[in-house]
Amino acid sequence: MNFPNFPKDCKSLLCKYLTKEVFEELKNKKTPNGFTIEKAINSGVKNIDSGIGVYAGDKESYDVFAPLFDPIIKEYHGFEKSDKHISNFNPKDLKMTNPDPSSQYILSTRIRVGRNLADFPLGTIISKEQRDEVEKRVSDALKSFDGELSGSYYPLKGMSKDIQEQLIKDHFLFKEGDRFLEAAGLNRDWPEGRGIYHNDDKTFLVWINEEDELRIISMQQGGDIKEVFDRLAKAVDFIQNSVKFMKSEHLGYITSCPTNLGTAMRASVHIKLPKLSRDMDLFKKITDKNHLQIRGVHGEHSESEGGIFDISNKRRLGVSEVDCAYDLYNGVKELIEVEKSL
Ligand code: ADP
Ligand code: ILO
Repeated sequence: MNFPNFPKDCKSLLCKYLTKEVFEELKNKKTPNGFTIEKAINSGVKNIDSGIGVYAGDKESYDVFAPLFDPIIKEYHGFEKSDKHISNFNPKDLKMTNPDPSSQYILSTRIRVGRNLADFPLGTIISKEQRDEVEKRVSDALKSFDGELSGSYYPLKGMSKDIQEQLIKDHFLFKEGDRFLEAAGLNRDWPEGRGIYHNDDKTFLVWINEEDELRIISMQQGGDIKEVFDRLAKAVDFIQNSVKFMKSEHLGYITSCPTNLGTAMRASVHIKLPKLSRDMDLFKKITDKNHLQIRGVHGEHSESEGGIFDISNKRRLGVSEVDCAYDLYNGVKELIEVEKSL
């Protein structure tokens, strides 16, 4: 592979940090699972509008290709090579009330964590057989849930298009054909090995074999961040009794995209801010200050609809799970106060 040519206006972290020198240093390297720099950068090379543009193939990718991953991790999370990642997923340390008790602004709250299994490569290079094995191990582990979290596993293969589309529209299921994931190798053998587990109320869900091997999700209507967090903490604790997650002391939970390392947590609200969103500079100033990201209402790379935005924590590494939830809480409180004052 030759050094890729990025257009002048390319804004991805890939094109910022993949210098000719870094490329020369990495171009002949391989991880024990055979992951190469060509595979790591393919998504950002094919999708020049990427924000980040790189994916990992296994835990070792983050060491073997550190000259590219390290500066990206530093810029995205503000996390230095010498920093330590410390986890705290203890609900007792999250003390907060609902920031919008009358549900005037917050429509729904969702918190997810990404996880991958310790004994397999990441989805970018996993084989079909390994992916099927992940699906089996995880869906078996989920069978032992009882009470509020008990539910059923629905494989994507064989699901009717109507049900699939409705689940996507209602924000419960991952979309199909994402071009960023496609170029990263994450859509190979689709829909084999993929599926969704959920309880009856769809307040607890697990996506299997999308961008990460597991996305564990807690969500509900309204703005009770703590209730959503507590449910997720309980579920994650339970799942990790049956399956071993991929983890490193330095980077926390290992995920295929470097933006998800550490806690792999994205805590978000769908929030209606019709007045503030008329002044996007002010809106961005508040979200930047509170380490928050703005997404559209159908997830990343989607547009907002009707003044409703998806607001979530941006940092996930070098901060704890409790910190991620506080980033969302503090930012949302400020956004609501400003919306009220306008
Ligand atoms: P991720 O799984 O990485 O968090 P996405 O941005 O693709 O990624 O979102 C996945 C789905 O979750 C989308 O359908 C999105 O609309 C939905 N979603 C995210 N946050 C919320 C929320 N607070 N309430 C309801 N749905 C949400
Ligand atoms: N590869 C995409 C997405 C990056 C961050 N988001 C996720 C879902 N990992 C990009 O570089 O824009």
